Amino acid sequence: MLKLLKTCVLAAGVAALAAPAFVGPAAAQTKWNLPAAYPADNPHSVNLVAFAKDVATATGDKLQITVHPAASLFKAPEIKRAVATGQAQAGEVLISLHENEDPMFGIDVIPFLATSYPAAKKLWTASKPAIEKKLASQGLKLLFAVPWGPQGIYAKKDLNSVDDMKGLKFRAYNVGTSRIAELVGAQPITIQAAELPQALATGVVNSFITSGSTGYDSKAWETMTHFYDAQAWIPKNVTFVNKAAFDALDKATQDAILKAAAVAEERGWKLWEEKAKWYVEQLKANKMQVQPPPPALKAGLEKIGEQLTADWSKKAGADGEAVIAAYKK
Ligand code: PCA
Repeated sequence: MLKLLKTCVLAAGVAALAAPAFVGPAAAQTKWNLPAAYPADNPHSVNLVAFAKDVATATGDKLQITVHPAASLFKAPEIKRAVATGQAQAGEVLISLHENEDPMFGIDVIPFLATSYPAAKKLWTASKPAIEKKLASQGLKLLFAVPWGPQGIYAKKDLNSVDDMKGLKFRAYNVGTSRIAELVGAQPITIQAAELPQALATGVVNSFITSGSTGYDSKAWETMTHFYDAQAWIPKNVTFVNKAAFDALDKATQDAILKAAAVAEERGWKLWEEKAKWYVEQLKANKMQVQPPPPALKAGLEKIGEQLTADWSKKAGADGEAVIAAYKK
């Protein structure tokens, strides 16, 4: 009898232990996937992993987020849709990839509008409500935004003016960079960062515009000789979650995510402010010619910037004007 009782108690104990895995959403462990598009050791991915860790710690491992860097789960342009449709619960994208959906997603790639980190931060603060609202209308909840390094031009010859860019096979990563190629008479070829090393190695492209970091990540010095540090704009990555997946969580878990997101945003900006220059120095250390654009090239780029600003203003209308005014205040 005693033995039977013991067995029953033991069985009940085992059932109680096992219970959280099988009953009630409140006690269940939730696993999320977070696709991202840039290399695992890029500050963006490092920051996402730290964010996931903070969430796991704050929730006692109740919510486990797995970061999938380097476009290993979805290609960069597919991540946003994957999260909106619930194929993944969270994701990180270069927000200007989606400028076609809303001009506000491209506000951070208007050339020469916000070229320092404080200015980029101010632009983010001014544009965030509109971006948040648009994402919400697409079933996405905005978590945080983190900048890249300032954008400059890679080439394998001297570029003294934009005329020297004519005929180049110019790698583009979004609408704005394609348009720049068109305006200088180069041939735009859209290639995401994950495929850039291959495109360089095979000679599919012979110039491009991006940060010191993506040049570093793609070992630009193996094929390129020049980096013109134009500091033309500071693009941003944005991290969001599927709204329905977020709403299904208990309040404590939601709060843990929002708190970790605020920390991640601050850490991300700090990481980039510290590391952007380091990346450009690595290009130099690998024997690339790193220099500011010569006057004629600079003037040409500024003229293109004016054109792109006018194009953007036309598309963004009064809403865009209001955000720019708030930024300039
Ligand atoms: N790197 C990404 C986007 C902007 C950047 O600096 C890329 O080149 O695709």
